[in-house]
Amino acid sequence: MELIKNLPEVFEQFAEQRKHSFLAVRELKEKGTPIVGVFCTYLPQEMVLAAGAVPVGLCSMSDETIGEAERVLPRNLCPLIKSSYGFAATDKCPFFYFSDLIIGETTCDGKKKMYEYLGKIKPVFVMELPNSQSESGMKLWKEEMLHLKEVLEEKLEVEIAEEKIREAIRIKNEERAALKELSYLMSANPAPMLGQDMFKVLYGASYKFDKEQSIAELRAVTARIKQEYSEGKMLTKRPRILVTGSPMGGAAEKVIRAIEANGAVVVCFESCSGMKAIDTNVDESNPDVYEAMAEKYLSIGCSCMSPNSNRFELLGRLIDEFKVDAVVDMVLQACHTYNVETYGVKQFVNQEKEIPYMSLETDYSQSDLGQLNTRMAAFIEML
Ligand code: BJ8
Repeated sequence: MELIKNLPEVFEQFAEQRKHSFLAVRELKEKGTPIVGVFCTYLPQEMVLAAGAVPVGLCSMSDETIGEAERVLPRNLCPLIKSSYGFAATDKCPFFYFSDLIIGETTCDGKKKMYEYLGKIKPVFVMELPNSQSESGMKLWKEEMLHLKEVLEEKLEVEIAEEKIREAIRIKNEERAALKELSYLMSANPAPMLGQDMFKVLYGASYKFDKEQSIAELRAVTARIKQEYSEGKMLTKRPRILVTGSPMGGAAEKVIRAIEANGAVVVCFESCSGMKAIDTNVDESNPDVYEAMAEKYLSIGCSCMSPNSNRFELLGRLIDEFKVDAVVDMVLQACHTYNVETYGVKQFVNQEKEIPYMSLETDYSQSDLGQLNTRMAAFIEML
């Protein structure tokens, strides 16, 4: 990445990354590189990389194909599931179109049932994710690592050497470390930049297929922001918000914009689009690579786990480290697990961390923009 570029330009470049990678994925395909479509943070991307394939995120976050999806799926289903299915069924998602194999996990009920229909369009393998982080859950998840290896070897007609897995673990660990270093720049008070710009980089980076290059670019952006901060380029002091809940991205970014348009700044994302995915690494010193991957991935604090104490542990730590003034819990419509957890999160945030909390349910439409703004304005004014 050229360092002469201005930061706003760099942010825009990352924001456009998903679109650019439509072309990149076609080029990869033409060169014979297998493409594996993925949906969830629990998926050990290391295994896909070790198979010589490229993992691409298939979660769609726009309402463009929801109408189409509702011909098959119920209306009162999470928009992420409907949107992802809609793009796949209408052939409007190039990532889906080029995927040789799709991997899902038994996370929430809506997603795992949707995979049954996706399987009629493309080869789909659903990993059996336990719904608790118990000893038996860990045993099952480790077995699923080996199961995934077999499926990848069979479907992609490759052999996955352990050395390749170790190499992929090293690269993914480095990528997570680079993303984490960048994210932690927002722990400075005043914040160096708006959360919506930070989000563009975090989200865009997940669509960079050349991981070594992406790591170098992330480090260059981090160095540039640090340098500008030391020269006094930063925001004025604003209320600092942590956003938690369902995955952010696409149409749901309206929540970040509403928070920041009303004078606050989003300093941290405790979700799969942020810290949930990058907080911990795979233990490279563990001689058993499958166990090491199972441990890292099973520890993710998603609301499909019961109980979900890891979410509260991470949330509490991030509230302190990012000097957070209030928490906004964004729940996608009909996401029952995150919705049920809002009560526990509210109690934790209000009583243990003693800061304000607000939850909101939204979808990928623009119809609630006015209401969203009014609620945010009132909430932020109170801080
Ligand atoms: S690890 S958050 S990526 S499951 S929002 S589809 S949960 S009804 S996306 Fe997720 Fe993996 Fe968990 Fe992360 Fe269902 Fe809720 Fe919709 Fe969701």
